[in-house]
Amino acid sequence: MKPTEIELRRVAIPLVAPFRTSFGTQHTRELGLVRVRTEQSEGWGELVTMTAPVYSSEYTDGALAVLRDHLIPMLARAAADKGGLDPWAVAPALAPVKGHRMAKAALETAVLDAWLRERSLSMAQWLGATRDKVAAGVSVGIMDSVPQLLDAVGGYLAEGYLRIKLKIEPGWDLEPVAAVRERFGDDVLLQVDANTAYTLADAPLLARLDPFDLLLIEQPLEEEDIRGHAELARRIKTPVCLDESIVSARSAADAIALGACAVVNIKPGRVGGYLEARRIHDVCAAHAVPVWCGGMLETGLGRAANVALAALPGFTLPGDTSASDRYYRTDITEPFVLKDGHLDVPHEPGLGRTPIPELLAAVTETSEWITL
Ligand code: NPG
Repeated sequence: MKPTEIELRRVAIPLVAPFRTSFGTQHTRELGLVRVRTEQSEGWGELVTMTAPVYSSEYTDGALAVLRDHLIPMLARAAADKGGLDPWAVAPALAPVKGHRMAKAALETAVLDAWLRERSLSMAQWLGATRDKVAAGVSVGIMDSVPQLLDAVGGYLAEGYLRIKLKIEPGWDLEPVAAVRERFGDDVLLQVDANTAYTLADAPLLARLDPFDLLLIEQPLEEEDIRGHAELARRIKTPVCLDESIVSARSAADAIALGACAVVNIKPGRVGGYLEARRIHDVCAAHAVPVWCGGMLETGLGRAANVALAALPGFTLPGDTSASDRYYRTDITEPFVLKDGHLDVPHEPGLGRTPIPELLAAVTETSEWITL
């Protein structure tokens, strides 16, 4: 496949409600889109960075600059040297650049989408998906009060979401969890996500979550603190799940071997793309470690690819694969809709979704084309 032109686009989409996590509050989703044109087709990839480097070291304007100044020129050279490209060639071509996994993932996904479209293959078929719908969970941000949280959770359960994830931070942990259990009962699949907000000194506090029978606690400690997570896992009963710490199949294998996690959240952007995401799935499956698909407030493009990934057999827990209307009044693609707590896996070629031109134009801030 020969890429001829690549577009970098920055979009800003208002959220239906502010989303607060331990690292800040978002009102608008500002992300990037990469479009790769080839002689025969076109493909899209979503750049899932945040506006500021507070979830990971990447951020949208920085990632767009890395794409423009480093990754796209490298990919262009690799394509010229080899007389073409396939999806497996992207990561090796970009390997001289350290880190910047979300930027690499966006570029690789755009190449993959175009490559799949040229072959009339869907992402789900190509990945080896074994389901045609996936269970949907929802991530519930930190709220100003417990009654407000209970209203939000009640609303999501009424819509049919099959699993609730509560964002927590010091001062917003035991009380909201206890209140949700008390109001909605023990049968609700419930988990919490700290986004690195605690330290090992908080182990006694986190152990007080044990009686609430949570599915897991996600990323309680700092990203690099693998040893701390292993120690915490020995001190609490709630299974420890890692998100930020897992940046590759190798880091997943290490974390599992060290006893730092019993569950893994796979986010393709965080790990450099869907090829690496599938490798993590395979490593975890080999260790009987359940995985689930995380979310980065994706538009329909990224959501489509995530839903295909979440249809692999090792994804045995519901993911943050919510319907489009959880975040956006108007998505830039045909929206994903909740049906009996599930989302349908797209079967059309490539990602199975493309931006609707008028909707995309309405949220676009900048666009530039780079000729290869
Ligand atoms: O459903 O897309 C979603 C969001 C799920 O809570 C969610 N994502 O830490 O996992 C997270 C959090 C997040 C969102 C992290 C955006 C980084 C960026």
